Amino acid sequence: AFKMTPNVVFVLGGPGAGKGTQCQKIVEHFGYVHLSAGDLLREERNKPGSQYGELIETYIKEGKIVPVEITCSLLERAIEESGKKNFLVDGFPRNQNNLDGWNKVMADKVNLQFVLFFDCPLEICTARILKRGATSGRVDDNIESLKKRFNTYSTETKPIIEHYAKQNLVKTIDATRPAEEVYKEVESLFRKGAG
Ligand code: UP5
Ligand code: MG
Repeated sequence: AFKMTPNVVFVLGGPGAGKGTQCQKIVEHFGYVHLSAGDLLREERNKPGSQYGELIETYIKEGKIVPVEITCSLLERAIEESGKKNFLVDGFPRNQNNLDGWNKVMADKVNLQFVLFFDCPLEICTARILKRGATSGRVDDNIESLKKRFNTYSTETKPIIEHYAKQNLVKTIDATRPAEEVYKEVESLFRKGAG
């Protein structure tokens, strides 16, 4: 169990929308802990002898969403181990399975503040990811994987954003501008206490 009820902001948006970039800035200014579900999965994949290493690798390459039991337990452990209060959960929940799994084991134990949605069209995201792909070493930063990631985002993740929008929990940010400008809008949201 958690020592105190964690505050959680879900951070969603397509591949390359700038979730990680903006989360870093929020961490610097507002003292949140950044938990990227993708980073946690990559870390788990890289652990020698990890039970889930191969599965995670395959899912990431194919742009598919890893079963929620794995992702959710990584998130829960990271929250617990941090001992902190405020969390940016970046790149999760991405599909109905993620949402159901979270609602089953986590939703009652945390305070969901809002969903930060970085809205960015496919063409801009593609350019950003392919540029990053030159140096990132990520197995999914190539045009084949990227097409699959976008497809998963449109068919599976968009409905989750819609689900939260119906509950008036979504704060939408135009993520097409330079990172500093995007952050200005993000900052004012967090200054206001957003939730
Ligand atoms: N950049 C950022 N902002 C910019 C701006 N405003 N203007 C110009 N350039 C900008 O940014 C991407 C690149 O763009 C960087 O080079 C950056 O400098 C530049 P970043 O901040 O990294 O964007 P982000 O939205 O975080 O992109 P990312 O590639 O991380 O998004 P994904 O959602 O695709 O990746 P994630 O790591 O979350 O997931 C990867 C895979 O893991 C998924 O496809 C899935 O297979 C698996 N996964 C699960 O199965 N379950 C989960 O819960 C989470 C992930
Ligand atoms: Mg990211």
